[in-house]
Amino acid sequence: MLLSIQLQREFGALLLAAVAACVAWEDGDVWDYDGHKLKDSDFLALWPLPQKVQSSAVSFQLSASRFQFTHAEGSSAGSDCSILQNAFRRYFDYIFGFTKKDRDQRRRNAAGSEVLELQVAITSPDAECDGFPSLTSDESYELSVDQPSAVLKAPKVWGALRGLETFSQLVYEDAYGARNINKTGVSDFPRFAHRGVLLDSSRHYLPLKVILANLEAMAMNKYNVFHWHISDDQSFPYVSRMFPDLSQKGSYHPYTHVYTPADVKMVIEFARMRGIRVIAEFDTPGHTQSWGFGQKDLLTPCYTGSSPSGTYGPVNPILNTTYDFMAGFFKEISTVFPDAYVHLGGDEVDFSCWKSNPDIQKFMDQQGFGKDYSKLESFYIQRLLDIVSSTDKGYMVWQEVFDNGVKLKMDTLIHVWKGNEAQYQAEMARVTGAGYRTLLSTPWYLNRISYGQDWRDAYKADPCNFTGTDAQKKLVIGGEACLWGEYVDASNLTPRLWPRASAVAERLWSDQGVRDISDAYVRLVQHRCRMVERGIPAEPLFTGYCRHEYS
Ligand code: CP6
Repeated sequence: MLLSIQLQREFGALLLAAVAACVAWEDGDVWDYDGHKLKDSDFLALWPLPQKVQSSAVSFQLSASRFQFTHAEGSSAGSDCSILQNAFRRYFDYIFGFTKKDRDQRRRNAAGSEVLELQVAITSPDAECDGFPSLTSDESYELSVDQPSAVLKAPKVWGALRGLETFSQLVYEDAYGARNINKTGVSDFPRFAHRGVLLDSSRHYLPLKVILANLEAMAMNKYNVFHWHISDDQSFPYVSRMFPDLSQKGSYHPYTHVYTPADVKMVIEFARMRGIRVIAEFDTPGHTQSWGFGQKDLLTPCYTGSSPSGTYGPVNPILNTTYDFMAGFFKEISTVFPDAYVHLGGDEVDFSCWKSNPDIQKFMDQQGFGKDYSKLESFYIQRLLDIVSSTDKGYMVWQEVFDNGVKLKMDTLIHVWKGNEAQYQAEMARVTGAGYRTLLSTPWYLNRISYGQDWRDAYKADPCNFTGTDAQKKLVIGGEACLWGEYVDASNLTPRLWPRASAVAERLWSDQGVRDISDAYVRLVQHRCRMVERGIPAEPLFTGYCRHEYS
């Protein structure tokens, strides 16, 4: 008997999706042919839920000794496409991880009930195998699981990566330990183009393998941006070729707690293999104490009365040497990080040191800024933005930069992080009302912890929940889950982030109508077990156990 399930949703919405994420389609309920509403748990634990799934009860076997990933005839990618070759190996291991090859031979069913291959077809002339993912990358794909061949079609490799993840999530283990997959059709694309995770490697140094493990977990959740908050007050671990003293003197340890050019390259390439962009943040003019150790005169000397107190404040915005330094530094950054965007920070600038300094006061008078130090901050940011623009990069900034009225290029991305729900919704309305593109983090500060199932709050939040026109809603490009590092290092990072960041991942990938919390719970419990089986120590949502857990 064939039970066919269909999401009640537009089929031809692929192209519209990237620009119209906030404009609702039909809701995300799933019905069978007899009109019964189905729970998500009636089909497989896909996470995040694809835009459209047609599943059936017809099952096929998969055997580790016979199954292969292949390049379909006519695909614009072949075995010289390292992104796909690398992904084939990864997903083969995930699918057959626990299988003993010699044992699965004898469990072959009647002929014709086995999926022997997944043919991958990249359908546009340029597969982008050798490129980097970007804000406009096409991540759509169509998957058809049948015997003897399953087919995955995607315009670009980026969609193929997402489809391979979905294919691997469709595979389940039967009571005998054999791998099975049901006849299924999937048509999928992301709701938002920017789906990020922020990690902070300044408050605590994060070893390379922790960063790589989390990129791996991000791919399992279809995230596509690693926002690397690499420097802050506490340490400067980035090894600059042009200014080696910054990490030599500003890191926690100049040999062990730094990211060398080779380390950075490895992070970027590991991420590229998974369709993940790396956006570096070098936060200024605040959050820069660690820069001061390796770059003389960069920070503002604070005063008590008429003499310097020996402490330092934000970057000194009144010296030409500051801008010479920034020009050199960001020129280097623009070549090291291939992404079209850098994040320039601009958050939480403390004015007390600037206020104490007589040279700054004099400059304020000359410029006619009066006592308004946000004007001085804007003066600095304005010049920094001009410097970074000249390196042909776009920029992201925290919302304060917009709030202070800095003149911004219209392609600037405004990152909203402050306030309660009403406040961040008002901010999203203001930012998009002014015509800027924006992304949301306020409800997704995963560094905050509390007793109970706080993933639900993250899941319920929606970046499009604010009062505004359709044109405004189209300016919302997505969001980021943030894991600030004051209380996080390699020992607790991964379980603190996952599976709570998975809740955000579904909000950013799946249709706006996918919001049933009990359906999500059932799927997320299984998805979390899948992450654990794949070696990601994601914390439990609640009581229970996983089939393959720590032993
Ligand atoms: N560091 C930097 C931080 C935070 C921000 N910027 C932050 C603020 C509030 C909370 C968590 C983190 N630690 N550079 C704000 C963007 Cl709750």
